[in-house]
Amino acid sequence: MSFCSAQLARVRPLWDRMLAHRFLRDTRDGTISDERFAVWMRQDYLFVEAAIPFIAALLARAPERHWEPLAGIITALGKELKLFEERAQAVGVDLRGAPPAFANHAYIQFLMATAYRASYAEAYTVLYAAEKAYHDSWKAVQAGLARDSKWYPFVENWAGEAFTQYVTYLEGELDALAEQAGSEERSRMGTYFELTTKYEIAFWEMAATGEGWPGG
Ligand code: MP5
Repeated sequence: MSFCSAQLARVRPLWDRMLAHRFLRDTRDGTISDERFAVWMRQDYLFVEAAIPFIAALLARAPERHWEPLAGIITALGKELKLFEERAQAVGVDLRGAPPAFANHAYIQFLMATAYRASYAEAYTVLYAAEKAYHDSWKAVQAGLARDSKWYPFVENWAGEAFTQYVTYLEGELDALAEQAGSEERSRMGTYFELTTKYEIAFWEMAATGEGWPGG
């Protein structure tokens, strides 16, 4: 079994919990309040902004065959920020209306720490797991959300054909990196896969509850 298939099978209970999260279910059913959705928009806008230096840090360590694809991701992230800005303007949301919540802040620090301190294959594992998580999460939303919903452009972004192809490409590259890795590094890659899945769940939970910082 390939590395990615094995990891997805291993973390299946967590992955299913993520896909069944009430934030995704309520978005799919069109019952989520605008206020709740705006929490996610503000926080994910900050996350996507932070993903750009994460990819840039990965690029600096990448094998040559990954230079162009990683540069392409940075361009795509710039377009994604514009999608958030366009949707926010359409519904009157101030994207700069909140600082990063605890879960978001922690996830962003995890991305950067991984990019600088983990091996390239470990950091690439985090990239794949985060992208695959969003792909599958928005596919779950796509299963029920009306096409004329004001939130449908987000479905198109992460559940559309281009993103599916991109995630498939990442999967092939991560499987190849795992083949070259020794057993200890492969095991650490598995740990990063699971941690990223947990951060994804924490992110939906933060969006659903609107929680900021503990004790605050
Ligand atoms: C992604 C995201 C997908 N936007 N937010 C979280 C919390 N996880 C994953 O990443 P990208 O770079 O927006 O496709």
